[in-house]
Amino acid sequence: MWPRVFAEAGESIVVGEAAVADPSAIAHIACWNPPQDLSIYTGLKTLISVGAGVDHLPALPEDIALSRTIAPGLEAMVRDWVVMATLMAHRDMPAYVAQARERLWKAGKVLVTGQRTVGIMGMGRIGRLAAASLNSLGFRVRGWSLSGALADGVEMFAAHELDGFLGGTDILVCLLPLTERTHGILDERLFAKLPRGARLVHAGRGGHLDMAALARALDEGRLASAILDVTDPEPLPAEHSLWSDPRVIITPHVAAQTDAREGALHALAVVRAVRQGSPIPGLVVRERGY
Ligand code: NDP
Ligand code: OXD
Repeated sequence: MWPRVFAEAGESIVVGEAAVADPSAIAHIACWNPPQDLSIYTGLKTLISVGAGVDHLPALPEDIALSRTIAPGLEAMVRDWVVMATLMAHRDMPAYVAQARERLWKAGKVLVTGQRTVGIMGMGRIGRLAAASLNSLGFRVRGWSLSGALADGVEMFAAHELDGFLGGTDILVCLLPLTERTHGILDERLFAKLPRGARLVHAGRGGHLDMAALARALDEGRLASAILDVTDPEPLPAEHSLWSDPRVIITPHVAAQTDAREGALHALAVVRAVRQGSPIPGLVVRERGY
């Protein structure tokens, strides 16, 4: 797909490191797993992450731009996963799945969506999309972001208002980028600030989550359940206790997968923007880390 998109646009592309004859001739690299040694690409102008996150990419010299893929399909996929997981958390699905395995017929209390508040950490492109869908399902939605910038139908909290945000959150959704400031943010201290019996839905990055603190919060009843698309490490080792915890559902980092055509079109837009000196789509602000 990538060669076809680039050929149709009249742009040249080399696929795979093995096919690179002259590394100094490469101006842009699009990758998920970065090449081992970027220093051989002496003419490099941009490194493009073929995903929404850039936390896995190596540190780069200041003159090399970093772009993350902006793709409506990818964002919609994560939105769908978050809506699914939030509904599952809301309707006690981890407990019912575990009960069903035991052939146990035992009904709990059912609440309407309007009786629960979903708190979204990270109100960027994906957080806002998820907030709109959760709102339309009747949930009360609040959001937490660095700036606290307003979002339609969402009660917004800025970075310094974290405690107030957590105190009224029944279902906590993490859609943050992994940066120096957000690393390990889902920890014991944070869980202690949620109402007792809150639920966690995590599609950010494994590095946000202290897995041992999560296990303790579940054991203490501080959290009722957790639905995780990302873990630390990935893959989660087969012997890890959270795999068999009846309060936990884990999916293997599949909230989204970048569609090849969308990824190639983003990379093409970056190449052209760099050439024209226009704003680079998905440009990462180095000081912020996202
Ligand atoms: P954006 O860059 O559009 O949004 C990031 C949001 O996080 C913004 O609202 C930003 O605040 C907020 N934020 C960043 N740092 C902080 C901080 N220190 N304190 C409070 N808020 C902060 O990202 P996307 O919505 O496109 O993607 C978010 C993340 O989702 C990705 O980085 C990735 O980790 C994850 N993801 C996971 C996938 C999966 O398959 N599981 C797939 C795709 C993405 P502000 O608005 O003020 O800038
Ligand atoms: C992404 C991801 O960042 O798949 O796009 O996690």
